[in-house]
Amino acid sequence: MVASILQVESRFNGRDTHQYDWVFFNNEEFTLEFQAAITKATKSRCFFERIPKAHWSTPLWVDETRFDVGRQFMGGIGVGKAWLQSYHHMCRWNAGFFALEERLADYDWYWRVEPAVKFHCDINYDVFRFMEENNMTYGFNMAILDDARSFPSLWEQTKAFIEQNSELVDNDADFNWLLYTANDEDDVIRPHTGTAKGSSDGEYNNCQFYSNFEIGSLDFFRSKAHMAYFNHLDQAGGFYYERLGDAPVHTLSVSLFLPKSKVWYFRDIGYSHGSCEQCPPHEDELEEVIDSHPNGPLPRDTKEAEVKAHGTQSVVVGPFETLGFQHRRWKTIAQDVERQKGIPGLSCGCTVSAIDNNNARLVPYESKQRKPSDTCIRKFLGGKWLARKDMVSDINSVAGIAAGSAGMEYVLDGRNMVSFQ
Ligand SMILES: Nc1nc2c(ncn2[C@@H]2O[C@H](COP(=O)(O)OP(=O)(O)O)[C@@H](O)[C@H]2O)c(=O)[nH]1
Ligand SMILES: [Mg+2]
Repeated sequence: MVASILQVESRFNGRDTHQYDWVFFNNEEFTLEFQAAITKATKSRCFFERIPKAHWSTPLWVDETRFDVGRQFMGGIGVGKAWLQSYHHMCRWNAGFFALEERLADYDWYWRVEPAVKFHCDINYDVFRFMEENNMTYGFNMAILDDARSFPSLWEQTKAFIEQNSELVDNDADFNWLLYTANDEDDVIRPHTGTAKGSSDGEYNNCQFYSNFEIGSLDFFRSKAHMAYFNHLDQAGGFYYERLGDAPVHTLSVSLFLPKSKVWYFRDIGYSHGSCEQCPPHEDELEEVIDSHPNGPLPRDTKEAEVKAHGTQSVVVGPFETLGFQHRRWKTIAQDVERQKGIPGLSCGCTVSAIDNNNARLVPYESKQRKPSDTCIRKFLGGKWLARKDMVSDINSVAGIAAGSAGMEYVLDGRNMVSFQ
């Protein structure tokens, strides 16, 4: 945990303008040793909280024997960490209860920080202010596939909830990126429904915001809509009989109860957790693009326009379409960086990765789920991000899964600054 904190402090929070509080939660008392080590790692206030028993124990309506048998079964077939009792409590707590903890009552925003994660790049603006000023509610930085065997009834339960509570669904909710299309062919678990090419058969495609990084509005997760949805899933016992992760629950909730325009992709935050990593385009590469411009290095003040123009030529797709209305907000970030007299490029300690690098990393090969033919992040972004060069190998092949996105060649891979247009 100390390693994670030191990075957040040096990349972001240590600045005089920030120094946001840290709040730690545990189902047991934190040791004095832990508290001392943490307190030394930051100048900010630290709070060490014990999670109430009711938020970290099997509820009365859950049959313990069925829970045990389910854990053994899921453990046996290789569903990640499903055999661990504590993991189920953890997922349930992160899916719903966290936002209700008393210590968080006075806060509007949270940023979830896990032990042993890495933050590769300086973050030269205030992410919380950014969320607020742009009327955002939820921020993520990787969208990837989950192992569908961990939540066999999640989608059925979600559909039942929507049916009973349709008034809670946001009028501008955009669910399309989370649904299978008829182009997603390797359907092993469910029979193909025979829908027309390009249309959806209304089934969940298992894409999720990878929630161990998230910056979100606590009010949203305390809202009537999210709480009702969480309680609905909880009553059905899915956190125990299955292994519902907090990630798909947050993903479906955010996508149901918010317009997509309130969800922000923090591509500029270099992050890794376990085998999943995202490294954004940064200064070195920007300089490289500028230096390799046919007319020689560009004067600093024309950088932006020229880099974009260069991007247009290099991707050979004709006039460069913008990523979408959301990503125009990159401009706001850039201005903020300027205001804080930071450098516009990111200072990163990682090698730039394609945006869909991590897509299938959490899905073991033995999980025979149908996989969307485009990666989750591209489905979220839409537009030009879905344009492909050639299909080199199938995403569902052994090689495709091992390579993440490498089996597919898209026109854009997000490795240069044009990703922020
Ligand atoms: N307090 C507490 N935290 C836990 C427990 N199990 C996991 N966590 C925390 O929950 C988060 C996610 O757990 P982790 O094992 O990294 O899950 P994964 O990343 O989904 O494989 C981490 O912050 C863990 O420290 C537990 O039994 N008690
Ligand atoms: Mg982890």
